[in-house]
Amino acid sequence: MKMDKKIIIFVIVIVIAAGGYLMWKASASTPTNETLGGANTGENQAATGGEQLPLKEVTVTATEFAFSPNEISVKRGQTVRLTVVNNGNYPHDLSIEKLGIKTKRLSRGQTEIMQFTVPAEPGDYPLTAICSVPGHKESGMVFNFKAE
Ligand SMILES: [Cu+2]
Repeated sequence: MKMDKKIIIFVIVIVIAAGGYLMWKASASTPTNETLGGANTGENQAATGGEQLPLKEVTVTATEFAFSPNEISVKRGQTVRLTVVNNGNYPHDLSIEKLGIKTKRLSRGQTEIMQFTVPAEPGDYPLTAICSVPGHKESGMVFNFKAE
């Protein structure tokens, strides 16, 4: 009888240790779709924080020679949907050179939406964007993504 109790306590300790290990493993791994797939429980999903960042939607207006706003706050790993509107008289675009993406050269009144993920890099400004029309960046058409 006393022996049975010891075995039961031993089994409980093993179960708790295994559960702790699984939770640690879930929180330590990167939250890709692969790690979230399959037979994982909702508990594991809650432990992985990365995919819960809300979509950041911002409208940016281009004129001569500035973007308005010219800076937004973002979180690393966050998906940003940027609506770029040209309210100027000249053609403008918005180019994020680090990601290799840009809008087409927008005429006055034209709009283009671009969507991308902020890279998980250190520093206050993980991304910057410019207008790539020659001379416009130098005239002030720079847009900053500031990490929160
Ligand atoms: Cu421009």
